[in-house]
Amino acid sequence: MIWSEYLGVFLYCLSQVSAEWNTKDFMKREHSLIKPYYGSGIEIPFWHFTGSTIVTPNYIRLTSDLQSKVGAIWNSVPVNVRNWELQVHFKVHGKGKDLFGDGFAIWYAKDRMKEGPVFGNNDFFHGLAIILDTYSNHNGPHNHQHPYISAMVNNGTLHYDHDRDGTHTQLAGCEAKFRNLDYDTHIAIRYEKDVLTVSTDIENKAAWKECFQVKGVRLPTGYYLGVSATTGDLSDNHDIMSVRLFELDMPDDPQADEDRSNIVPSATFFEPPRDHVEDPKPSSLSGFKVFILMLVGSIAVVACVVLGIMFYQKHHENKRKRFY
Ligand SMILES: *[C@@H]1O[C@H](CO)[C@@H](O)[C@H](O)[C@H]1NC(C)=O
Ligand SMILES: [Ca+2]
Repeated sequence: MIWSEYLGVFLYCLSQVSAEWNTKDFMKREHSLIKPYYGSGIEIPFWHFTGSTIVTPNYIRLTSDLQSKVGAIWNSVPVNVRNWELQVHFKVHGKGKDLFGDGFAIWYAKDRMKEGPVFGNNDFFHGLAIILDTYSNHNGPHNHQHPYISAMVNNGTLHYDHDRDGTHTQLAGCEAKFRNLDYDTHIAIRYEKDVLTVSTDIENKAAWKECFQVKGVRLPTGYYLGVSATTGDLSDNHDIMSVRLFELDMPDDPQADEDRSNIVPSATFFEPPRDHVEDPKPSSLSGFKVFILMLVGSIAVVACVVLGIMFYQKHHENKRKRFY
């Protein structure tokens, strides 16, 4: 292929990946982590690593598939971009077939490098957490399956409750089977005019699929990007291949000039606290499952009618034999 064909294919792929891709959006190198990770020296430009994190030529491993590990990577430059999209290429994998954990979290937070109980970061944080929880801590019935992706916005007062998998402080969430896949898995976190949209590319389709969208999310500028992971009794490899932050070009943003550096993180919409036992789950039956159920149901009805008729006729024949 000649060069222009490569470019054509590349542009086509790009248009497939994001229909809304704006050519003016551009990657901020100081907030991105891409291969090769090392620059000229031993330091990785713009990023710091804590805990069990190891760097290999092809991935950054926050935790290996061993118990009680905590690892994180933190960007050292505060993000002063107002509208952005963060894309993380990750891989969660391990030996466990049914038991694995705990998961990882992507942060846009005031404090950095503070090890703690929320997937390796501190509790009562300020900012945004996108949590990719692989292990369900609930006992008893659940209202969703794991792995589960959720968003939490905190002004420093909220506690992340592992016993409820954070469901009573989450803004929204979706199930996402991203573990132990042999193709690439990506997540995109888009923060645009106070609307937070989380999408995944975990089905090997090279396309974003919306996980959830929440409006009315107010985040200050000047916070830090980070990714952290933990293992406990259960474990997994939590690998990060790349982190890319794109500045979104928003010529029509009415609040572009607003000083956002000192606002308190907030979200107008919180999902109400949920009772996990009684929570109805209208979406648990997909259209296909409903169709199958109705099909089985109607076959059963037809079978009953046919059997009933056969029984009735047989009964009558017997009667006839008996009486005539
Ligand atoms: C922090 O968030 C909590 C829960 O949403 C809210 O009740 C409280 O008023 C907030 N505090 C500040 C200082 O914004
Ligand atoms: Ca959990």
